[in-house]
Amino acid sequence: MYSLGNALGLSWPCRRNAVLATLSLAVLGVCFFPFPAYAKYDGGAGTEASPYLIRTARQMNDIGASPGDWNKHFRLVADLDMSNYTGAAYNIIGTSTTQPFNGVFDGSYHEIFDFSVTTTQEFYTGLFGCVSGEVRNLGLVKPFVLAQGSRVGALVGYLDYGQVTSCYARGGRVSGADDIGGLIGRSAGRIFKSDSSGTVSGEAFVGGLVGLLADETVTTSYSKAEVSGNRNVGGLVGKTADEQSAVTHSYATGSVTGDSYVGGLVGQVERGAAHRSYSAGSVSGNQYVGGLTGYVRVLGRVSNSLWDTETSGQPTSGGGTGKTTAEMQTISTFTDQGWDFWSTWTACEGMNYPILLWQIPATDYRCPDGVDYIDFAFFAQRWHRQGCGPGNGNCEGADVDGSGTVDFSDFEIFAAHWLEGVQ
Ligand SMILES: [Ca+2]
Ligand SMILES: [Ca+2]
Repeated sequence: MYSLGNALGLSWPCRRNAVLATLSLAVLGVCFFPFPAYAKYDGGAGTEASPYLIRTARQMNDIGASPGDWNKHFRLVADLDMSNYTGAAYNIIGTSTTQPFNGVFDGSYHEIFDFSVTTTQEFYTGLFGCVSGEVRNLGLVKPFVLAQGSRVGALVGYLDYGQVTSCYARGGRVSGADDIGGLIGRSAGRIFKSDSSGTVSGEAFVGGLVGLLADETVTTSYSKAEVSGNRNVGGLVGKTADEQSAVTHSYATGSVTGDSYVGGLVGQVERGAAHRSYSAGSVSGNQYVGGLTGYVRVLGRVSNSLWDTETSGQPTSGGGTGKTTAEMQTISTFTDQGWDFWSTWTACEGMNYPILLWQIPATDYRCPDGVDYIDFAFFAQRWHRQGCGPGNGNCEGADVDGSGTVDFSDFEIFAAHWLEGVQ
């Protein structure tokens, strides 16, 4: 019998030792050979200059398991599919007001799909439970948040004097007890350029975007969510509760259903203000029900704000001015109230309600709102144009990537926006 051991002149014990030696070398290789230094997340140092990078759902879930990192900087570098995390499997980031997330999470305009949590916990449910820092440039698509407790939002349960900018939760479902919002459950922070859609339901202080606005502002934001609850139910915000809390330059178009303090924009303006905002969704309830606001208390103010008396089904409101649908789609109705149609709002006269300028997709060239065949015709007429630049507005926007010519790379961007923003 001829074997390698025999060929090397080794008797059996020697061969066994040779095998062990080989195994030992393999083990040594595993232990000591050039493995990269252990990197947290997908790299980065957690600083502003070098944020921790998040590329996978697992890395996203690791943040919540690392409270020591909740004061660090993070940046999302890919879209995430969170559908593997169901029930209470996801580690919520920021668990209380004494242990909030007070770092910075920059989504870099990426989207998180199918974030889901079902929980019996008492407070602070969302992708982030409690935030005192900042979350920005992050989209949640089809989030599912089913909580028995309070302070529940798809993105943030409680925004505790932090900031949320350019974030959205679209096409999902959020439900819980009190302080329930499509994006943020309870907010004492600043919210800019954010939006929500889908369905939102709860008991008290239920809003399409924010359940309870306890302080600070919601500005240049909107909600299309369908909202239902019992008390203090609003298309955008359930209740504004503090002198300093205000809803400004914002709108809501989703349907709102509740028992008392029910409004198309805000259920109840207890303190604080609603200013230069509108609503157009259907509103129904039993007591203190209004097209724009269900009820405005002595310390609350509503100014230069409007609602659609036809689509809301409500001829009266706790505050604001009622208008017909035709009037609500006429720009002068709003400019008469001092609204800014240069840098804040825009509208397709006679076609759509006003929308916020930041909402317009890059390739929505022509009315009506949204990227459709009319915009495609505009784009196609400029096909293969050359010499695009600042002088001609990058060939009136058709050179979307600013390369100087209108070509296939612009068409790819156009196609990516197809039907975006259609009302
Ligand atoms: Ca259009
Ligand atoms: Ca181009």
